[in-house]
Amino acid sequence: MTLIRKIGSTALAVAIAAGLAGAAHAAEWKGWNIHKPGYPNTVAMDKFAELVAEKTEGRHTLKMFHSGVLGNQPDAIEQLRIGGIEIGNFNLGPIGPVAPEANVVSLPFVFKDMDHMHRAMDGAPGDQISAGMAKKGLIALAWYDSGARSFYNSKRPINQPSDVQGMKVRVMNNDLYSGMIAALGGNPSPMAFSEVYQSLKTGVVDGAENNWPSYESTGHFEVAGYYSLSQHLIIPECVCINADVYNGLSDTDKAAVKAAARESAELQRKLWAERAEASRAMVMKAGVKFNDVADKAAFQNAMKPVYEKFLASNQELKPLVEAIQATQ
Ligand code: GTR
Repeated sequence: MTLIRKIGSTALAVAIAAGLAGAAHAAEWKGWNIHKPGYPNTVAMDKFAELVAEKTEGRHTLKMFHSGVLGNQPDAIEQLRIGGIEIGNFNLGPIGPVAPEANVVSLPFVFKDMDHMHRAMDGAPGDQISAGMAKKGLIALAWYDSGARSFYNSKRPINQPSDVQGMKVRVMNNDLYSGMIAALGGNPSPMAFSEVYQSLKTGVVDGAENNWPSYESTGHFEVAGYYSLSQHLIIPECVCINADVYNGLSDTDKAAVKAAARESAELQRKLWAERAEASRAMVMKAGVKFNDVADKAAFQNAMKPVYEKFLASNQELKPLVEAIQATQ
């Protein structure tokens, strides 16, 4: 190769690279995340952004917006569906009202434990849930962990359903959760995650429910010091991408983006397990009054009307619920 041709091809390569970088920059995706810096999901979504650029060789880039600065979760889900944002780490709880298949994971006690949830989501039930979400414009690239949610409040330990009687309890926006609190005799109060701290502090609500890392990272433990290990919900989370954006990718980039999400999920699950333990230890040290719920069956039995109501209006989802329950 002569020097001139070499220079020529180098210049061409530089021009192509600059052009690609320009195109990629123009198409930079926006990513929504509700959690603070250092939270397992935040770290994993930053890793996902890094891997997207790396694995697509810069053809696609992602800018993450953490701490819910792009809005509350139900709004962000709508934004993602219409393409206002391209990527989101969503809890399946607020996706349920949009995609009925995804709502089955919000039936209290539908999963026995984290392992059962993983097996179901990695198997046929997870595929059916993904397909239901895809029909609504949400492509799930990978599943993140979100532990088990338990009740906490500022009044008293919860040992049996009657302890919830008359309590005002914050829930995520989903009728299933409102039904769950009502079935225990409490008053459900759906509200955005960002409003819960102040509402607990001022007594607008008496309690809420969440996993150890969210209870700790939000400071809710400072204003609702009784944590009762009911573990009534085990809700997976997705790394979701807008369906039009995903369908417009080349096969190579589809595979690259999926691989990036799955790799970030491995990291998230590892960090999750560590943080769950660290958060539990931290709040206990801070003086949280903890109790195990010995009689979970009483809570499970109280959920019968919640299942009945859900299945009455979603009869076609009965086999999916049964498939989850039967997953070994
Ligand atoms: C957290 C979850 C968030 C959000 C929050 C809530 O555990 O990771 O996506 O759903 O709970 O209670 O609103």
